[in-house]
Amino acid sequence: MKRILTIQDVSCFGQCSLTVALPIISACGIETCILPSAVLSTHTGGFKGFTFRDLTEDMPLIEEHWKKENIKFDAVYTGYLGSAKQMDYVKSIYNSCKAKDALLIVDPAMADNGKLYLGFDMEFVKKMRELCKKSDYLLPNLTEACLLIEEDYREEYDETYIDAVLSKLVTLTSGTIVLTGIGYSANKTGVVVFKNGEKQYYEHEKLSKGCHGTGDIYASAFVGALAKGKSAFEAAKIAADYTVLCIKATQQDTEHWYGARFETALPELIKMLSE
Ligand code: PXL
Repeated sequence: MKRILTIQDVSCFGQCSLTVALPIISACGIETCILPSAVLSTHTGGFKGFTFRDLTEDMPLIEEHWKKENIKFDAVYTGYLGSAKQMDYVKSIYNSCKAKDALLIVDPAMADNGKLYLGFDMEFVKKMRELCKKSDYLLPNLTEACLLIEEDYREEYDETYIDAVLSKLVTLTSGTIVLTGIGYSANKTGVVVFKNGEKQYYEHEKLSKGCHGTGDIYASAFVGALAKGKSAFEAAKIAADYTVLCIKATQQDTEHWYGARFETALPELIKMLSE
């Protein structure tokens, strides 16, 4: 039985970060512990006037307590972090609380569609780069990958460009790279898994409606599948198929613009894990 710690924000409303990671990984049958990086009234993608409670200074206190209690985790999975300083705290918590052979899984959640999320700057990117160096699994989308390696982001590209991105990402981490949202033809997208110099690609349907929070749904399902013993490529496929189901469950509902209905597809995810 694996115990995972996930460190990301609580967006109270909006179906992203911890409010999807906790239910998804738990549904996979994995004990899921949380460390909120910040508490926001909503996520930052499309709401105005959201609150933001930065929990940076709680992190070392929580770490001290966990050290005293000898609390250990088999994996630490990080998502949206609340400040550049949190990167140092996250590394320290990982070092203090890692069980034997523990994994660090980093989703450098900071950008999409060619742009940094509101509130993040290049100092944040620089610190994220340092965290990525320690990762066993790194799950960027193309925008995040380009920011990490200082490469121009392109909307249209071919496999040569993606290979160039991968060749730079491997200078950042010796871990497995799971590059999401990579499509080479219309109505298709996919995920590239790059491990020990070997590249595998899983292509799947691209739905016209992109939903907010699908990166978090994807990463959480990937972490859950990996913890259940799936290989990186199997986990990447399962997470992709599950994310497609979540978007399909949402796309007819025009009122539901802020996130994806991940809940109704959870039984399918569980089924995929048992296959
Ligand atoms: O889904 C990524 C994410 C997580 N948390 C917050 C966000 C976003 C993306 O915008 O704003 C607070």
